[in-house]
Amino acid sequence: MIHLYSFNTPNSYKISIALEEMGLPYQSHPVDVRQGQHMQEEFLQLNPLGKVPVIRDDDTGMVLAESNAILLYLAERTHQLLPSDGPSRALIFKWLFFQASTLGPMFGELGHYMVLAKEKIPYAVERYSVETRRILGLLDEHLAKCEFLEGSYSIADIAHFGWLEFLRQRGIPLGECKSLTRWMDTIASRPAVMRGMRIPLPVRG
Ligand SMILES: N[C@@H](CCC(=O)N[C@@H](CS)C(=O)NCC(=O)O)C(=O)O
Repeated sequence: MIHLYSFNTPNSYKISIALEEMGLPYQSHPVDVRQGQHMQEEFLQLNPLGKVPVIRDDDTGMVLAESNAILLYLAERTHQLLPSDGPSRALIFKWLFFQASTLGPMFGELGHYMVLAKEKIPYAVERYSVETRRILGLLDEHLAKCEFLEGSYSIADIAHFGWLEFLRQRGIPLGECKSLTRWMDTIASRPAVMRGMRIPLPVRG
């Protein structure tokens, strides 16, 4: 049995979606980051950095944080959603690193300065808006040439989807990005994605 410690956040959704897609049995343990549960001793023993998601795998004893590392672990454990070798595997790794090092931080900072920051800092909003638009443009151009980020549907698509939904939910218009919107609608209509997006709470809280 896999235990998933997560909340309704973009990085957490990756794992609930992947578990649903792969048909792996799992138990969900909500960690309410709004209430500070991610900084409580019990959770810090799983991830000393205090960030969700984390998994604990009873079968292997593995405790793992970092959402894209978890995606790779699950894909390799099930031989699903990641080719075992070849150029496509390397390109999926490229998208996973791009998502973790560029897209996630830029979108996260934009969300922070637009919504959460106590003090409005126009320079920060402008900087992260420009970076976000660059990233959206890159994805839109790429997806105009292919159905999924690399080859067939993979953990690379899963890694990006929750973050793009996060932008949509914050009212950042993606309307001009027609290919990106087409890709998002395709992914959003998958039953496993719909189930995964309701974990751990049925609606975004
Ligand atoms: N690089 C980490 C980032 C994890 C992360 O930032 N998680 C957020 C939710 S999406 C979190 O736990 N935030 C609470 C905090 O930073 O205090 C990953 O990909 O798992």
